[in-house]
Amino acid sequence: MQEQNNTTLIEKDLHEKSKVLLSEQEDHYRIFQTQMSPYSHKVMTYMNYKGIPYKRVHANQMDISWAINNVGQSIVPVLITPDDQIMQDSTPILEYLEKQYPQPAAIPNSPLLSFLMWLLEDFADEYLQRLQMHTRWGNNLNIQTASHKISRNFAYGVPKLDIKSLAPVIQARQKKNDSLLGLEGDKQRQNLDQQVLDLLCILDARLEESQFLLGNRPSMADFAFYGPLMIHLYNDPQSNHILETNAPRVCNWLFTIQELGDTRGCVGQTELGEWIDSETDLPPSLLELLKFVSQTYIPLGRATAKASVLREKHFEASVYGIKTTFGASHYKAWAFEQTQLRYRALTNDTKTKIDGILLETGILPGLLEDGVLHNGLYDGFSPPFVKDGIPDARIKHLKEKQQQKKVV
Ligand SMILES: N[C@@H](CCC(=O)N[C@@H](CS)C(=O)NCC(=O)O)C(=O)O
Repeated sequence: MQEQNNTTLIEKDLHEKSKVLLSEQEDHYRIFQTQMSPYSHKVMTYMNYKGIPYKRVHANQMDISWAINNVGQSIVPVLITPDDQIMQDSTPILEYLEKQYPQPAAIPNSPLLSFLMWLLEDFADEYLQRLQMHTRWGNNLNIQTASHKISRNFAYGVPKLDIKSLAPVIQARQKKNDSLLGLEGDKQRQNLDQQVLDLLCILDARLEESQFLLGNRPSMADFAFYGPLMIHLYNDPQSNHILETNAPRVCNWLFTIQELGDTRGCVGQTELGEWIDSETDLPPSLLELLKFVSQTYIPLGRATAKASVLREKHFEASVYGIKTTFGASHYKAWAFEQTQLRYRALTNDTKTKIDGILLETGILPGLLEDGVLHNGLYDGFSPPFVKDGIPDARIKHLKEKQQQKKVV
């Protein structure tokens, strides 16, 4: 009976929401997001900083069907343009918006700094996910809190949804990520705990030297770090304690980013400084951060890309000193290729300047050790835009298979 009531409410609300999401009178961007989604908050803090107006749509349980129909998968954030085009995937969304709204610039002018920014941005999106999932789903306090919080968010606008019984379903669903992200095993868990502490120590030292990662103004990399560090680590109770007691500057940096663009009185910072001077030696704390990236994101990204190209489902990689088994993600492989291509696109002049830094910190030779690895995920597609509910080759293939099954 409870289920029937929920279904009726869901269907009614879904109908209403589709009208709001795709109404032709809108002159704003609309973001389909959740409170617990780091990538959603990466996009929103960026848009706040740029002063790009948007309306937030709180994605709840019925939006899963909306997303599957319009984006091809259950995923947030989704951004809808004023003329109703659908965009998904935070990095290409930010790249698109930066072209539309160039000021204030969130990408440094210097090609050297801009490459480091994209490297850090992809590290935050693709490697920090491993740490954020470890802290959220690797200890009982966070598991209980997060699963109830996510359930409560699913129930937003659906008052009859039974949150208590939904929380264990969320927990079980999340458990499946453990093997994909290499989170299983005591040795791995201890190593991940150490990684969290080491990274926070490096970031806290970095933020003693400048207010943001690449100087005294925020770049795409700051917004990308904000997602996992604020929305997972800071907001979840067990890791909140770790952040507050180990990394006070990191906490202040996160709140600064959260408030950028806030127009309610003297809340958000409006005066900003300069980027790092790329003509002089880079600050030691930035080099330390790059060394951390070279021991984590680089070996994992390269092994992921190799497995994806070979269509292997699982693979082993040595990350932060220990061998671990991971599940291959075609998306992560594609993202790693984008970083490789960004390096390839640098001029010889920039390469001459940057190669010493990349070799000293261990980013090279690893980044290109196996050449550029192309898995074709977006061949023929134009991210972030999604047309006819099909964002990429993998989903196109899955949909075609389903269609064939129906015909047979
Ligand atoms: N690459 C995507 C990743 C988005 C993503 O993974 N979103 C998560 C929430 S933060 C999601 O919707 N996962 C699917 C699910 O939970 O069912 C982006 O940068 O936007």
